[in-house]
Amino acid sequence: MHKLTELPAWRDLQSHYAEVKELQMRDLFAQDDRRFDNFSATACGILLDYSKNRIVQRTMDLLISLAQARNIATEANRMYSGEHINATEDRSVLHTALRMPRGDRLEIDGVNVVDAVHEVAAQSAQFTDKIRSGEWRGFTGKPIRHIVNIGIGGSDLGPLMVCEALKPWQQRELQMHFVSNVDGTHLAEVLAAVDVESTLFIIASKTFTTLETLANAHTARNWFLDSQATEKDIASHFVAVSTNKEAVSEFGIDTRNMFRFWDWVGGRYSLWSSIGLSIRLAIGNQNFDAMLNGAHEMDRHFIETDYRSNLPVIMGLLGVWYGNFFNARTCVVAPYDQYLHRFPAYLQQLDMESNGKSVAMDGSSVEYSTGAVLWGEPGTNGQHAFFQLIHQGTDLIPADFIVPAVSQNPIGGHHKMLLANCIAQTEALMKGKTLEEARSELAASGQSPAAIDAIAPHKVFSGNRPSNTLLLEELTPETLGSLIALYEHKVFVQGKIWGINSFDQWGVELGKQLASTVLQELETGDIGSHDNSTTGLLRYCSGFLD
Ligand code: G6Q
Repeated sequence: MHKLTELPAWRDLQSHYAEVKELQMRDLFAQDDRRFDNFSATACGILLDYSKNRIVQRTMDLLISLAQARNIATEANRMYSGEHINATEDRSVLHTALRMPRGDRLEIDGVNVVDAVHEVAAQSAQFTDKIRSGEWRGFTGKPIRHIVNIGIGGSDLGPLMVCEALKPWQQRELQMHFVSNVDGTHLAEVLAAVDVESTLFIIASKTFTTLETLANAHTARNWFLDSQATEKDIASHFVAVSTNKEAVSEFGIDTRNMFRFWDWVGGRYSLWSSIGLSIRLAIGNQNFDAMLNGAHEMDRHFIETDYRSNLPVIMGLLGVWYGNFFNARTCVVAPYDQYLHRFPAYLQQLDMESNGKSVAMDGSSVEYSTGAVLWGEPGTNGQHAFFQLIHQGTDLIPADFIVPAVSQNPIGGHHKMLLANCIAQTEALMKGKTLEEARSELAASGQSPAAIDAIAPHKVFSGNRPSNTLLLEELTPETLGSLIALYEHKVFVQGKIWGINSFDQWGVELGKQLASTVLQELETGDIGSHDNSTTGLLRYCSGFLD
């Protein structure tokens, strides 16, 4: 693979950046009344307006040349067809196979994985129906009313985010709970809110070795057995989602109550697999299938659509434009939909765990920035908090605004207010406010010339701050599926441009190893050799432990 910075497309982008970096978006809009039409695209019920970006047509042409030079379409085909593109773990990356319709074929080592996917999906669907209909009973004969998903990282963030996002589709008698943190407080608070006779625990762990999940699972089992329940009752209150049958069985869960998946499903890409069992239970099989369909539609859009109208390609390239040319080190995601309040947290893992890498596929160190810091909170709340820095701070922070045109809760004028705020923010970020405008406003409000001189500079907004707007027709299982898949593929595009492996996570593995040594030292009080900060902290803590 050619070095990124030596590609002609990259060099052209560097000289183009020097030419356009001072252009003002407000001027570009004034010069072109078709800018919105020229820089927007629609797919899967999602309109992407990217006209409020610091681009001209040539910028997009050059970015597209870069995508062509990096063979994004060919690379996506390699992923879809099951090649081992996760080279450092020697694995396929096949979350797209999880949303392929029954009847499709994808053969890996002589096995049609689509059949395998649908076989497990059918097992999960059957189980879901039994729980939701009340046919499945707890040890005292009561139906299940509380679902507690115990998992962390990819085995938590996706299911939690989707359950929150699709609340209007939830069967409300079933209450969903998620426990991820090894801090006993997390589990204690959930256990205090559930009732042992009507609670189902899902132990969700791909490896079934993760310290936090196993600690929480063991404590939940002890809590369960401290009631009237006995060992044989575990079968009706504990199920597992994992790739590790032996460990599940060792924990004491009947493997008939285990929902499997495969090593080619990365943790942060796993909500579509049986890791999404909690989602199925919350919203039902039909809605879960609609979400899969939405994602599959986006998979097809990504692979079949010309780069110029391809949502993940456009978004990925714009991220590269800001990260590598404008040196923007963070980006913000603001969903204007309360149901999407966990979406930024979910995206943080998806994006930062995938593209937080500094070594290229060939093992060399990269000489350019890769994944940016992603952060965000729902609008309009963010406006009353951190938006100040996006408007007037010293850093350029590209923003994604996500908003549905139709609300699930059309109460009074709320939704129009929400939409108005979202759209107005993108306009203000783009236009800004000049000193002249600030001065005239102050003059119009009757301020003295001295006050105008003193205050006007503080009321100046430089503007020219970029944003994408993702306007969903409505937030439904289907459009949510498309939206998530859109971001998955955006991350893929960027990973391919930067030439890194978006599908391993050695940093996460390191955390898993480090804690075990230190834990042993805290447990035994026998503190080994560390730097003096670590030793100091361990000694200090030991003083409080028995
Ligand atoms: C995701 C990561 C990581 C993982 C958790 C939980 O891509 O690998 O976040 O999901 O560490 O792992 P288990 O599911 O194996 O418990």
